[in-house]
Amino acid sequence: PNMPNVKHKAGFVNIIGNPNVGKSTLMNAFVGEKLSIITSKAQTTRHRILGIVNGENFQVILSDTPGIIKPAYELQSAMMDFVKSAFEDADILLYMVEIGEKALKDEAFFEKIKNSQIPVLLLLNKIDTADQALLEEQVQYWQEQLPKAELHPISALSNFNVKNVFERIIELLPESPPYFPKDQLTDRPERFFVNETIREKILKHYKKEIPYAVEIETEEFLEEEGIIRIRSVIMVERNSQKGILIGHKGSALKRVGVEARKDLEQFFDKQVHIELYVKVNKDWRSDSRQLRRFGYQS
Ligand code: GDP
Ligand code: K
Ligand code: MG
Repeated sequence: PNMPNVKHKAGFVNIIGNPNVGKSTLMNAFVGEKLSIITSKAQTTRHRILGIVNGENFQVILSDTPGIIKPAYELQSAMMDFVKSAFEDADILLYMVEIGEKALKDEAFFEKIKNSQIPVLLLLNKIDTADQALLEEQVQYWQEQLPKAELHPISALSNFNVKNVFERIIELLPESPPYFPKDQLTDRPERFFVNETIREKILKHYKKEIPYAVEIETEEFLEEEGIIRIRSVIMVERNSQKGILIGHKGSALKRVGVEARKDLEQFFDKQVHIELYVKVNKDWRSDSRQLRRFGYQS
Protein backbone atom coordinates (compact mmCIF):
# COMPACT_ATOMS: atom_id res chain seq x y z
CA PRO A 1 0.00 0.00 0.00
CA ASN A 2 1.19 3.51 -0.79
CA MET A 3 1.75 6.09 1.89
CA PRO A 4 0.79 9.25 0.04
CA ASN A 5 2.39 11.78 2.39
CA VAL A 6 5.84 10.12 2.32
CA LYS A 7 8.02 11.22 -0.60
CA HIS A 8 9.82 8.58 -2.65
CA LYS A 9 13.62 8.61 -2.68
CA ALA A 10 15.91 7.10 -5.28
CA GLY A 11 19.48 7.42 -6.45
CA PHE A 12 22.78 5.99 -7.55
CA VAL A 13 25.17 4.86 -4.84
CA ASN A 14 28.52 3.91 -6.27
CA ILE A 15 31.15 1.82 -4.51
CA ILE A 16 34.74 2.60 -5.44
CA GLY A 17 38.14 1.81 -3.99
CA ASN A 18 41.36 -0.12 -4.44
CA PRO A 19 41.37 -3.78 -5.47
CA ASN A 20 40.41 -6.36 -2.82
CA VAL A 21 39.14 -3.99 -0.14
CA GLY A 22 35.73 -5.73 -0.11
CA LYS A 23 33.57 -3.73 -2.55
CA SER A 24 31.80 -6.75 -4.04
CA THR A 25 31.28 -8.30 -0.61
CA LEU A 26 29.52 -5.13 0.52
CA MET A 27 27.37 -4.91 -2.58
CA ASN A 28 26.17 -8.50 -2.02
CA ALA A 29 25.55 -7.78 1.66
CA PHE A 30 23.31 -4.84 0.76
CA VAL A 31 21.42 -6.71 -1.94
CA GLY A 32 21.21 -10.01 -0.07
CA GLU A 33 22.12 -11.95 -3.22
CA LYS A 34 25.41 -12.99 -4.73
CA LEU A 35 25.36 -10.60 -7.67
CA SER A 36 29.08 -9.95 -7.68
CA ILE A 37 31.69 -12.66 -7.61
CA ILE A 38 34.23 -12.49 -4.81
CA THR A 39 37.72 -13.90 -4.63
CA SER A 40 40.92 -12.98 -2.85
CA LYS A 41 42.44 -11.96 -6.19
CA ALA A 42 42.59 -8.44 -7.56
CA GLN A 43 40.69 -7.75 -10.80
CA THR A 44 37.95 -10.22 -9.97
CA THR A 45 35.34 -7.60 -10.85
CA ARG A 46 35.68 -6.46 -14.45
CA HIS A 47 32.40 -4.66 -15.05
CA ARG A 48 30.22 -2.12 -13.40
CA ILE A 49 27.35 -4.15 -11.94
CA LEU A 50 24.12 -2.69 -10.61
CA GLY A 51 22.41 -4.11 -7.56
CA ILE A 52 19.03 -2.59 -6.78
CA VAL A 53 17.51 -2.54 -3.32
CA ASN A 54 13.83 -1.62 -3.31
CA GLY A 55 11.73 -0.50 -0.39
CA GLU A 56 8.27 0.93 -0.24
CA ASN A 57 9.55 4.51 -0.35
CA PHE A 58 13.04 4.14 -1.72
CA GLN A 59 15.16 2.63 -4.45
CA VAL A 60 18.90 2.38 -3.86
CA ILE A 61 20.81 1.63 -7.06
CA LEU A 62 24.21 0.35 -6.02
CA SER A 63 27.12 0.04 -8.43
CA ASP A 64 29.93 -2.36 -7.80
CA THR A 65 33.01 -1.43 -9.82
CA PRO A 66 36.45 -2.86 -10.58
CA GLY A 67 39.25 -1.86 -8.21
CA ILE A 68 41.26 1.20 -9.16
CA ILE A 69 44.44 0.24 -11.02
CA LYS A 70 46.81 1.72 -13.55
CA PRO A 71 45.75 0.07 -16.80
CA ALA A 72 48.36 -2.03 -18.60
CA TYR A 73 46.24 -3.29 -21.47
CA GLU A 74 43.01 -2.41 -23.20
CA LEU A 75 40.71 -4.55 -21.05
CA GLN A 76 42.02 -2.76 -17.96
CA SER A 77 41.46 0.65 -19.58
CA ALA A 78 37.86 -0.34 -20.21
CA MET A 79 37.60 -1.43 -16.56
CA MET A 80 38.80 2.01 -15.45
CA ASP A 81 36.23 3.65 -17.71
CA PHE A 82 33.57 1.85 -15.65
CA VAL A 83 35.11 3.40 -12.53
CA LYS A 84 35.11 6.87 -14.10
CA SER A 85 31.46 6.52 -15.07
CA ALA A 86 30.68 5.62 -11.47
CA PHE A 87 32.02 9.04 -10.43
CA GLU A 88 29.88 10.82 -12.96
CA ASP A 89 26.38 9.66 -12.11
CA ALA A 90 26.68 9.12 -8.36
CA ASP A 91 24.29 10.70 -5.88
CA ILE A 92 26.36 9.25 -3.06
CA LEU A 93 29.88 7.84 -3.22
CA LEU A 94 30.95 4.96 -1.03
CA TYR A 95 34.72 5.11 -0.92
CA MET A 96 35.99 1.88 0.58
CA VAL A 97 39.36 1.33 2.19
CA GLU A 98 40.57 -1.55 4.31
CA ILE A 99 42.33 -1.72 7.65
CA GLY A 100 46.06 -1.15 7.18
CA GLU A 101 45.73 0.32 3.71
CA LYS A 102 47.88 3.37 3.13
CA ALA A 103 49.26 3.64 -0.35
CA LEU A 104 47.12 5.59 -2.76
CA LYS A 105 47.46 3.73 -6.00
CA ASP A 106 46.00 6.51 -8.08
CA GLU A 107 46.41 10.05 -6.80
CA ALA A 108 44.07 11.55 -9.38
CA PHE A 109 41.18 9.38 -8.23
CA PHE A 110 41.93 10.27 -4.65
CA GLU A 111 41.88 14.00 -5.37
CA LYS A 112 38.52 13.55 -7.08
CA ILE A 113 37.13 11.91 -3.97
CA LYS A 114 38.63 14.58 -1.73
CA ASN A 115 37.05 17.38 -3.73
CA SER A 116 33.76 15.61 -4.36
CA GLN A 117 30.68 17.83 -4.32
CA ILE A 118 28.42 14.91 -3.50
CA PRO A 119 28.31 13.11 -0.14
CA VAL A 120 31.13 10.63 0.40
CA LEU A 121 30.81 7.85 2.94
CA LEU A 122 34.29 6.62 3.78
CA LEU A 123 33.91 2.96 4.65
CA LEU A 124 36.81 1.55 6.64
CA ASN A 125 36.34 -2.17 6.01
CA LYS A 126 37.65 -5.40 7.54
CA ILE A 127 37.59 -4.09 11.09
CA ASP A 128 37.11 -7.71 12.16
CA THR A 129 40.86 -8.03 11.55
CA ALA A 130 41.85 -5.13 13.83
CA ASP A 131 42.20 -4.76 17.58
CA GLN A 132 40.94 -1.68 19.38
CA ALA A 133 44.24 0.22 19.21
CA LEU A 134 44.70 -0.35 15.48
CA LEU A 135 41.10 0.57 14.79
CA GLU A 136 41.43 3.88 16.64
CA GLU A 137 44.68 4.67 14.87
CA GLN A 138 43.13 3.88 11.47
CA VAL A 139 40.00 5.91 12.10
CA GLN A 140 42.14 8.91 12.97
CA TYR A 141 44.42 8.40 9.98
CA TRP A 142 41.58 8.15 7.48
CA GLN A 143 39.64 11.02 8.93
CA GLU A 144 42.74 13.17 8.42
CA GLN A 145 43.10 11.96 4.84
CA LEU A 146 39.50 12.77 3.95
CA PRO A 147 38.23 15.36 6.44
CA LYS A 148 35.01 16.07 4.56
CA ALA A 149 33.93 12.43 4.31
CA GLU A 150 31.71 10.71 6.82
CA LEU A 151 33.63 7.75 8.19
CA HIS A 152 31.99 4.42 9.04
CA PRO A 153 34.03 1.45 10.28
CA ILE A 154 32.46 -1.75 8.96
CA SER A 155 32.98 -5.42 8.29
CA ALA A 156 31.28 -6.34 5.05
CA LEU A 157 32.15 -10.00 5.56
CA SER A 158 30.58 -10.34 9.00
CA ASN A 159 27.86 -7.82 8.23
CA PHE A 160 28.92 -5.47 11.00
CA ASN A 161 27.56 -1.92 10.78
CA VAL A 162 26.32 -2.57 7.24
CA LYS A 163 22.71 -1.91 8.22
CA ASN A 164 23.61 1.45 9.77
CA VAL A 165 25.40 2.51 6.60
CA PHE A 166 22.38 1.50 4.57
CA GLU A 167 20.08 3.59 6.77
CA ARG A 168 22.41 6.54 6.36
CA ILE A 169 22.30 6.08 2.59
CA ILE A 170 18.52 6.28 2.66
CA GLU A 171 18.70 9.50 4.68
CA LEU A 172 21.05 11.04 2.12
CA LEU A 173 19.15 9.88 -0.99
CA PRO A 174 17.50 12.61 -3.04
CA GLU A 175 13.78 12.69 -3.57
CA SER A 176 13.03 11.01 -6.88
CA PRO A 177 10.69 8.52 -8.47
CA PRO A 178 12.25 5.08 -9.04
CA TYR A 179 14.57 4.67 -12.02
CA PHE A 180 13.86 0.95 -12.46
CA PRO A 181 10.76 -1.23 -11.98
CA LYS A 182 10.41 -1.94 -8.27
CA ASP A 183 10.79 -5.70 -8.68
CA GLN A 184 14.08 -5.43 -10.55
CA LEU A 185 17.24 -6.62 -8.80
CA THR A 186 19.94 -5.83 -11.35
CA ASP A 187 20.58 -4.51 -14.84
CA ARG A 188 22.30 -7.69 -15.94
CA PRO A 189 20.76 -10.61 -17.84
CA GLU A 190 20.88 -14.18 -16.54
CA ARG A 191 23.71 -15.11 -18.91
CA PHE A 192 25.95 -12.53 -17.27
CA PHE A 193 25.67 -14.33 -13.92
CA VAL A 194 26.44 -17.64 -15.61
CA ASN A 195 29.60 -16.15 -17.12
CA GLU A 196 30.67 -14.61 -13.85
CA THR A 197 30.08 -17.78 -11.84
CA ILE A 198 32.26 -19.76 -14.24
CA ARG A 199 34.93 -17.06 -14.11
CA GLU A 200 34.90 -17.15 -10.31
CA LYS A 201 35.71 -20.88 -10.35
CA ILE A 202 38.55 -20.24 -12.79
CA LEU A 203 39.92 -17.48 -10.55
CA LYS A 204 39.77 -19.93 -7.68
CA HIS A 205 41.44 -22.92 -9.31
CA TYR A 206 44.05 -21.58 -11.73
CA LYS A 207 47.18 -19.62 -11.04
CA LYS A 208 49.22 -16.93 -12.70
CA GLU A 209 47.80 -15.44 -15.86
CA ILE A 210 45.06 -17.95 -16.72
CA PRO A 211 42.23 -16.16 -14.85
CA TYR A 212 43.16 -12.86 -16.47
CA ALA A 213 43.32 -14.37 -19.95
CA VAL A 214 39.83 -15.91 -19.90
CA GLU A 215 36.51 -14.54 -21.03
CA ILE A 216 33.28 -16.50 -20.90
CA GLU A 217 30.48 -16.44 -23.42
CA THR A 218 27.26 -18.30 -22.73
CA GLU A 219 25.92 -19.45 -26.08
CA GLU A 220 22.85 -21.20 -24.82
CA PHE A 221 20.59 -20.55 -21.86
CA LEU A 222 17.46 -22.65 -22.22
CA GLU A 223 14.94 -22.55 -19.44
CA GLU A 224 12.82 -25.69 -19.59
CA GLU A 225 10.40 -27.07 -17.06
CA GLY A 226 12.43 -28.09 -14.01
CA ILE A 227 15.83 -27.51 -15.62
CA ILE A 228 18.03 -24.84 -17.16
CA ARG A 229 20.34 -26.00 -19.94
CA ILE A 230 23.49 -23.96 -20.34
CA ARG A 231 26.31 -24.13 -22.87
CA SER A 232 29.25 -21.78 -22.38
CA VAL A 233 32.54 -21.19 -24.13
CA ILE A 234 35.65 -20.34 -22.16
CA MET A 235 37.93 -18.25 -24.33
CA VAL A 236 41.66 -18.09 -23.74
CA GLU A 237 44.34 -16.11 -25.50
CA ARG A 238 46.72 -18.92 -26.45
CA ASN A 239 46.82 -22.64 -27.19
CA SER A 240 49.06 -23.36 -24.20
CA GLN A 241 46.38 -21.91 -21.93
CA LYS A 242 43.76 -24.17 -23.46
CA GLY A 243 45.60 -27.28 -22.34
CA ILE A 244 46.04 -26.01 -18.81
CA LEU A 245 42.39 -25.10 -18.56
CA ILE A 246 41.15 -28.49 -19.67
CA GLY A 247 43.66 -30.46 -17.60
CA HIS A 248 44.52 -34.16 -17.70
CA LYS A 249 41.63 -36.06 -19.29
CA GLY A 250 39.45 -33.00 -18.78
CA SER A 251 39.63 -33.20 -14.99
CA ALA A 252 40.33 -29.52 -14.35
CA LEU A 253 37.55 -28.25 -16.60
CA LYS A 254 35.16 -30.77 -15.09
CA ARG A 255 35.78 -29.37 -11.61
CA VAL A 256 34.94 -25.87 -12.85
CA GLY A 257 31.70 -27.18 -14.36
CA VAL A 258 30.63 -29.07 -11.24
CA GLU A 259 31.25 -26.13 -8.91
CA ALA A 260 29.64 -23.59 -11.23
CA ARG A 261 26.58 -25.81 -11.58
CA LYS A 262 26.14 -26.03 -7.81
CA ASP A 263 26.29 -22.24 -7.42
CA LEU A 264 23.96 -21.61 -10.34
CA GLU A 265 21.40 -24.10 -9.04
CA GLN A 266 21.32 -22.06 -5.86
CA PHE A 267 21.22 -18.74 -7.71
CA PHE A 268 18.38 -19.71 -10.05
CA ASP A 269 16.72 -22.10 -7.56
CA LYS A 270 16.42 -24.71 -10.27
CA GLN A 271 18.26 -27.74 -11.58
CA VAL A 272 21.04 -26.79 -13.99
CA HIS A 273 22.83 -28.72 -16.70
CA ILE A 274 26.03 -27.09 -17.89
CA GLU A 275 28.30 -27.86 -20.80
CA LEU A 276 31.67 -26.11 -21.06
CA TYR A 277 34.17 -25.96 -23.83
CA VAL A 278 37.38 -24.05 -24.46
CA LYS A 279 38.32 -21.99 -27.49
CA VAL A 280 41.34 -19.89 -28.39
CA ASN A 281 40.55 -16.26 -29.16
CA LYS A 282 43.95 -14.78 -29.83
CA ASP A 283 44.87 -11.73 -27.75
CA TRP A 284 41.23 -10.72 -27.14
CA ARG A 285 42.25 -8.56 -24.17
CA SER A 286 43.95 -6.07 -26.48
CA ASP A 287 41.40 -6.15 -29.27
CA SER A 288 38.81 -3.40 -29.06
CA ARG A 289 36.38 -5.20 -31.36
CA GLN A 290 36.43 -8.25 -29.11
CA LEU A 291 36.15 -6.09 -25.99
CA ARG A 292 33.05 -4.44 -27.39
CA ARG A 293 31.56 -7.81 -28.18
CA PHE A 294 32.08 -8.91 -24.58
CA GLY A 295 30.45 -5.76 -23.21
CA TYR A 296 33.49 -3.85 -21.99
CA GLN A 297 33.06 -0.85 -24.24
CA SER A 298 30.03 1.05 -25.37
P1 GDP B 1 36.82 -6.22 -4.08
O1 GDP B 1 37.95 -6.60 -4.96
O2 GDP B 1 37.00 -4.86 -3.48
O3 GDP B 1 35.49 -6.38 -4.75
O4 GDP B 1 36.87 -7.24 -2.83
P2 GDP B 1 36.06 -8.60 -2.62
O5 GDP B 1 34.67 -8.33 -2.15
O6 GDP B 1 36.24 -9.47 -3.81
O7 GDP B 1 36.85 -9.19 -1.38
C1 GDP B 1 38.26 -9.40 -1.44
C2 GDP B 1 38.65 -10.34 -0.29
O8 GDP B 1 38.44 -9.67 0.97
C3 GDP B 1 37.80 -11.60 -0.23
O9 GDP B 1 38.64 -12.67 0.14
C4 GDP B 1 36.78 -11.30 0.85
O10 GDP B 1 36.28 -12.44 1.47
C5 GDP B 1 37.59 -10.45 1.80
N1 GDP B 1 36.76 -9.52 2.61
C6 GDP B 1 35.79 -8.68 2.19
N2 GDP B 1 35.24 -8.01 3.22
C7 GDP B 1 35.88 -8.43 4.34
C8 GDP B 1 35.76 -8.10 5.75
O11 GDP B 1 34.94 -7.29 6.19
N3 GDP B 1 36.63 -8.75 6.58
C9 GDP B 1 37.54 -9.64 6.14
N4 GDP B 1 38.33 -10.23 7.06
N5 GDP B 1 37.67 -9.99 4.85
C10 GDP B 1 36.85 -9.39 3.94
K1 K C 1 38.73 -9.29 -5.33
MG1 MG D 1 35.02 -6.81 -6.71
